Amino acid sequence: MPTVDASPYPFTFQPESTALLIIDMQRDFVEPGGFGETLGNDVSKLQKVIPPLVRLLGAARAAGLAVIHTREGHVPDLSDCPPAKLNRGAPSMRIGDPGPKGRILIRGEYGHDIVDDLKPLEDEPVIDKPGKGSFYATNLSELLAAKGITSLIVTGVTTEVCVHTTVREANDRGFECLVVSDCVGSYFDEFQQVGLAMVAAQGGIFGWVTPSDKLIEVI
Ligand code: C5J
Repeated sequence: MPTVDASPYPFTFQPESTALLIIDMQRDFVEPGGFGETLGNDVSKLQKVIPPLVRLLGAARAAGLAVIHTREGHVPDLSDCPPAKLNRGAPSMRIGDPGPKGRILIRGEYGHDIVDDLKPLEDEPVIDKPGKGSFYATNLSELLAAKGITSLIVTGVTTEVCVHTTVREANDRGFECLVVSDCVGSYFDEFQQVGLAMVAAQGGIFGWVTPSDKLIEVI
């Protein structure tokens, strides 16, 4: 079984029961003119994630690992968007407003889709989720069970929001989670650092952390 040097201790996984989970690498978060920018964020910080994630995705595909993508977003009539989310804060544009990449965070719009460099292959499931976590109001749990997946290699954006929410719930559901440090990203440098530290703290309270080069060596 492959073993990767990781924090807080080496992570061992069985390729047949491991999936690469790529969370919300959507134009709306990563490119100018989308949801992330409407909240006042510097989206260039998330673009750093793309090159190492492209390399990891290539290695995972070559090794035959299951690959699953997620997208955060809402149906066009916003019936799956709670008022608490829709009305929060004072963004320059709200979810559903017309933006340069289409309606902000709405399924089917250009901005809602995954960036070209990480485009899913035909046979790679794409989970559409209305929340920050990947399990809430989705069929991810059933999909993982059907594929016999027990370990998740977790990547995507943002570290402290959708990645953390997903990893915490995955951990509670019994999955072993390895978070790839340079393949997750935050708009905030301090959240990136602390978010990763929180995963591996206390003997791996939520899982393990390793950089992509170490993982690619063993895939
Ligand atoms: C956020 C996400 N940050 N994908 N979504 O709103 O992390």
